[in-house]
Amino acid sequence: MPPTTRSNATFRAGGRTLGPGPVILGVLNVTPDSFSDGGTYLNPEVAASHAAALLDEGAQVIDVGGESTRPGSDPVSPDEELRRVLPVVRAVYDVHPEAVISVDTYRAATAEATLEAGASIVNDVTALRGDPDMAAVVAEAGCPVVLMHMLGEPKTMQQDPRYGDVVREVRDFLAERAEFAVAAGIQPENIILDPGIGFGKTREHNLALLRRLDAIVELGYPVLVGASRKRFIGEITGLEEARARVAGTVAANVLAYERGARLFRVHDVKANREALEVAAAISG
Ligand code: HH2
Repeated sequence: MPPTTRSNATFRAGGRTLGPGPVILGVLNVTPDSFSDGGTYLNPEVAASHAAALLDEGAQVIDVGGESTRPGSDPVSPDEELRRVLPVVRAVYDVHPEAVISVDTYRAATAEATLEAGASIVNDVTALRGDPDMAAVVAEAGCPVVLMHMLGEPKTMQQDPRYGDVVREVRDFLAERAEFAVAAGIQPENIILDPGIGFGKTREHNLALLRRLDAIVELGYPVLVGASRKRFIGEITGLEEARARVAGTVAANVLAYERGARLFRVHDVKANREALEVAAAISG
């Protein structure tokens, strides 16, 4: 039996209980090339002060990533990823030991080093497929892990992605990855699922997944949505500039909350937190 339901999706991370209400992950990209904030937070001190701002605005988790996964991007070397991420995790942890830090990586070595330095959630966009050692690192740490769906890989994933039934295929994939994780020794309570908005998906695929998010929520694990500033929002609204897509992001997240999502990975914490608090209050 899955450990959670739509209504009681709490989990422990970094000595804290997160949920059951909306949990906001503030994005901290330590990359030169992320699609909406690349190059801004490469310096650990600047990154730590941005983390402080995200926490002030109401983020419960800071999601630190060292490799852009935007469409068309190339992977960075494992050393380079660690060189970017580790000092930032240390700096954020030093200044805000109370903050829950998640690390956006599919590499076991990066996860292991950053978990030791104060991170307490692994956000793996490959759902434990990117590195054969990742499942063991997460199981050993006993920490939550985000298992995300992606079709293909970032370099080519947006070149004509196709599905028979996108909702069913993403749901079946996530169910299989959750089983894999449990078989590898990861506690069911530590599993979070994510449909991977924008990862090998057209606008219609993204909309179908958000519309039918209940199909993924029904798997019984907390569901994370990462729609923030993404291209499909720009396509709908005509807003070219990623930073301008705040209202569209809020709309996507509120409707995802209504369908059972409980974790939201966002760049614009304040607007999303306020909207999700109101959505939660209305939902009761
Ligand atoms: N999206 C991005 C990165 N990491 N992790 C999860 N779990 N879900 C997501 O939807 C997700 C993610 C891409 O967004 P961003 O970090 O803003 O851009 P980039 O990949 O260019 O750094």
